[in-house]
Amino acid sequence: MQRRTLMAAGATALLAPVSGMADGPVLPPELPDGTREIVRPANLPGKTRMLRLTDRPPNYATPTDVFADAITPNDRFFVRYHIDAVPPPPPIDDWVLTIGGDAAVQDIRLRWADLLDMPQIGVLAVCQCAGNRRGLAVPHVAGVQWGDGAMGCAEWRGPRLRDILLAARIKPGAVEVYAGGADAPPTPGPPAFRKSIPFAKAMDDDTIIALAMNGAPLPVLNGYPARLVVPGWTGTYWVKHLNSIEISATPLANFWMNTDGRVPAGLFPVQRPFASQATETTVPVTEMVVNSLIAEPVEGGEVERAGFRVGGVAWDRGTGIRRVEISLDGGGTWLDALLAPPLGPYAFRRFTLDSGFMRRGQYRLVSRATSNAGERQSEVLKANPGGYHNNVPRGISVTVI
Ligand SMILES: Nc1nc2c(c(=O)[nH]1)N[C@H]1C(S)=C(S)[C@@H](COP(=O)(O)O)O[C@H]1N2
Ligand SMILES: [Mo]
Repeated sequence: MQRRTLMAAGATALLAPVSGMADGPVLPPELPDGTREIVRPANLPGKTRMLRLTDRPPNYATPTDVFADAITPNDRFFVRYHIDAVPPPPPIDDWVLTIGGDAAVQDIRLRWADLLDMPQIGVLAVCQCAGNRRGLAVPHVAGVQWGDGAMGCAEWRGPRLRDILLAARIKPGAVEVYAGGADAPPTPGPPAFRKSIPFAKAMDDDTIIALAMNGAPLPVLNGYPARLVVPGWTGTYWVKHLNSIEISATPLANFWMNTDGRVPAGLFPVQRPFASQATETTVPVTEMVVNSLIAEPVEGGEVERAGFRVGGVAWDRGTGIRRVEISLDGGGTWLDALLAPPLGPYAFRRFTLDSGFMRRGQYRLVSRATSNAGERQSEVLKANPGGYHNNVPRGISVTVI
């Protein structure tokens, strides 16, 4: 009898929603099983309390409460790899970046000190995996089952990609710029991680090679010593452990461009299409879609009926956020949240709302953002095989006590 009681109590404890006060991870209840372990810091150099999705390759999410702030600290910044081969950090004086390609006049090699000698640009920008929230898709789609934490906003700093391309001199007819990372794939295995961006995007003022993140060297797992930063575009183009740049008159043809990271043509309208990579049926996933997330309170949290703060962040492809609305009743009625001053068009914009007095009970809090371009989060999931660009307004359940 006693044993039965104990077992019943144990089962209840496992089923109980994780409280926001507990040390354990708070994850969306919609996620499939198997995505709910917390990673011990010892497993991850330079990271604290991340949510483990997979160890091989390393895929770790940022816990939702971290997004109460508009800047994501380096030790909480998410980690995404396609290949299980994080390159060991090179001695910085040995590191070289090669620049060449069929549309470069000359091949050049730049060292760390050369990059530091160029004008350094700081950009506040969101890096978000196109597959963020993939785990919330119904029906489920294959791939890493991300909740809300495959994103972060940091201050990236380093030389402009444009200045580096100009140093190699550009031939007429350049169409794309390829970026290669040092992740050495095991053989047999997926091909080395290489992505390309349109030549015009590579020449943008804000496209940089980051040598620093939030005023510190990049964490190893976020691309030390250098990574590409492509503000407004999904994380897949933000090549980590960058070691080669090619200027080309030909579209890059490889698995990462032709097969992975594509969406049905026309499903997600963009301002600047990636024309050289478009086919009749699919296009690369490029510009982020407008989105928002409530980070305080957290899922399953308990809040005071005298009133509590609803806070979080909103972001888009770089037009900036015009409006964030909050519903305290699961989407029935909406209130305008207060927006913090913008940190830049590509950064998270923080929002808050004071709930005012609420009766005791269960509530569903939802946020939805509108960009300066007038785009608003999609009310219905635009299902696609990769599970990309999920920007359906997110709801969390809280108890008012
Ligand atoms: N070298 C390398 N760079 C990469 C990847 C990778 O697998 N290898 N993944 C890309 C993808 S899909 C994303 S979403 C971002 C994630 O950046 P983070 O790990 O710093 O958060 O890195 C990009 N850069
Ligand atoms: Mo990604």
